[in-house]
Amino acid sequence: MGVYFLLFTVGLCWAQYNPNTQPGRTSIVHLFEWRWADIALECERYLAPSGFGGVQISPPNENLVIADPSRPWWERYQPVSYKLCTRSGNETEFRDMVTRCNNVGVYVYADAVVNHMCGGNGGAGNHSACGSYFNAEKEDFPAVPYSAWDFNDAKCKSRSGDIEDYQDVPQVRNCRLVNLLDLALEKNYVRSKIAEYMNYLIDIGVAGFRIDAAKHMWPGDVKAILDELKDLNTKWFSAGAKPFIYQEVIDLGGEPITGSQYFGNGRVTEFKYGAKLGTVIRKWNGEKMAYLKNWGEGWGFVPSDRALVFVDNHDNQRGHGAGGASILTFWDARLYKMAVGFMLAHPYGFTRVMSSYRWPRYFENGADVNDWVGPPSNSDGSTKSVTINADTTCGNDWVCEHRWRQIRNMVVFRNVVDGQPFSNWWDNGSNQVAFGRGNRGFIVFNNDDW
Ligand code: QV4
Ligand code: CA
Repeated sequence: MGVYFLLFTVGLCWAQYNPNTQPGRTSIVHLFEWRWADIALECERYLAPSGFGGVQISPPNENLVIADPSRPWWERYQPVSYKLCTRSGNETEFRDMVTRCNNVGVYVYADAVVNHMCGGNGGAGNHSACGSYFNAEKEDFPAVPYSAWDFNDAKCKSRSGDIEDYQDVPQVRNCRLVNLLDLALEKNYVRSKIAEYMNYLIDIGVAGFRIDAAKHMWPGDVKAILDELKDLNTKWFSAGAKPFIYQEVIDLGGEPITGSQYFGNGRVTEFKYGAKLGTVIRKWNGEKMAYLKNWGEGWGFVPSDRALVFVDNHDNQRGHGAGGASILTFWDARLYKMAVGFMLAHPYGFTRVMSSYRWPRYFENGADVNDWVGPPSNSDGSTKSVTINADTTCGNDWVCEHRWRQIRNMVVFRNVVDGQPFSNWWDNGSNQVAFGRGNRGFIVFNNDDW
């Protein structure tokens, strides 16, 4: 009995750190703002043949429709209900995408926006992705339903009701992140509505979740919700498989809230990774690739099996969230390919490749005044489809970094060397480095000017 119990316990506790990808598939791609119909096609025609393990999708639940500025990408981080309709598609298209991607072994990870509903200034009416009525002022969301009782206002002690001080832990959890109506996650009713939504996605076939704004939820409340989640759908996953969980916790140090406080729930996003790698590849502050010899925990990152890593994400590629000016993006193509290549070659963390759209960046006083611009869209506000050019690149202003030759090939490299140790490091004391992965792979970088 003892052994059985031990095995069961081990099985239960490590499962939520396990991405559930098929053997030999070691990365996921974030197809930011893509339509479900286009993701289904990409799974079949490109992601499966290229060995991608899965795709992170934009929040699939109904969001506030914002007219000013006109349809910003971030309207999808302002929920109105848990109905499955957004600019990416409706529930039928969502189900079709999950089924078709799962059928080719490319699994789906949903962005779960469950810390809050829309902004307090969201107004009242039916300006929502499915047309559901709501009243932000009254904290009334009948399509869930949520009422004022389900929000944190009484618990928040800040003057404005918004988070004002990130050194004040209760404030970070119980007050509004930029005025977004903060859900009372200690209430069983609220927990059950969120679990119901996530279980609905699990039944459809979703393999895991990005937990948005996890820093703003008490780890225990998140755990209580995760404990209500079902096992994955056995149509595609083995019995007892748990949803993969990675929590967005921005921890660059200096705050009382740290990523490690969330390890009990699943993995965490390691934002230090992209910020530091960008500095090294840009050779800022005297950084050089030779210093990457002890990359990973040696640089103060969370343990590798608790880390979800990336070079850039949808926030910091446009100056939102964290990482600052060092973050490399598709706008810095040559250095970006080197950074993504290094990430995919190195064994640390579970890797996520960003796939973006081009927007009309326009800097005034050092800030991009167009950082809000949403996905390529038609005159009626609908998102443009992803067209594929003869040279396999994407059209309609979709960047498709995941289709860039160097990035696609390094996704395959990571699959081939999976499980092999970091070995045979060499450097020239500057920016020429090389290392192996056991006896299966070897890579050389030259970021010196000679
Ligand atoms: C503004 C003011 C408020 C004011 C309010 C009302 O900032 O002080 O009270 O108006 O007048 C948008 C606007 C923002 C606006 C807010 C509410 O940009 O100016 O507040 O709406 O109306 C994305 C964007 C945000 C956007 C939000 C909601 O980044 O700009 O806010 O969506 O639409 C922290 C968190 C971290 C978070 C990161 C951005 O710890 O969790 O900030 N990252 C995640 C997502 C991110 C998303 C959210 C969280 C919120 O990755 O994309 O924010 O779901 O670091
Ligand atoms: Ca909160």
